[in-house]
Amino acid sequence: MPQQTGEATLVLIKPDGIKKSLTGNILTKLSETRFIIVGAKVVRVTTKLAEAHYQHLKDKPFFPDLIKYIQGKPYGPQYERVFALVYKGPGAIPKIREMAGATNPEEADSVSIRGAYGRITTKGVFENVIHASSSPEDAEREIKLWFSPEEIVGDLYPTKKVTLPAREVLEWA
Ligand code: IDP
Ligand code: MG
Repeated sequence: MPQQTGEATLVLIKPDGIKKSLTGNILTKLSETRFIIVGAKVVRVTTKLAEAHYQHLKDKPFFPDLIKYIQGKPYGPQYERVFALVYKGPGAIPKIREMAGATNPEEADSVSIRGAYGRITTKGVFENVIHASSSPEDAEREIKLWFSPEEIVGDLYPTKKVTLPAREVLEWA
């Protein structure tokens, strides 16, 4: 049976994963866990979102290149996107983290996603194909950063109703 309960975790298929055509492969691997997908979308990553996501690394020398990497800037406009997913199930955070593998793709288990498909660029950025939340605190912060409550199927965290001022939105013409 698919798992309906348990914790939620954020997965990003990073631009290098999209460029290497690994999306289907990664989704197949993750589907074997029987965790359920409660949110999914393609995102063009703004500098603001990238910097907020990686705020814990802002003092690192590789931070500027990391921000460009998660935005897909090195690969050209057709790869300037990530596939963002929220998986839910018992133990989803540690299990998907384990399947992703260690941060450094050269140190990652060779059958993990990062170990199999990651690389270190000449600029020294770990191009490791996938992001997976590393703790319940990180998962909640990251899911709230990438998804609004209306983009999640089912309840994850407490919500509140707010009335927004009138603003222009796009509709199909
Ligand atoms: P994680 O992605 O395994 O949680 P974090 O330390 O949160 O690891 O780092 C976020 C991302 O920044 C990594 O996935 C990787 O792409 C990049 N990164 C982390 N540490 C280094 C490093 O020492 N050199 C180059 N890139 C790094
Ligand atoms: Mg991390």
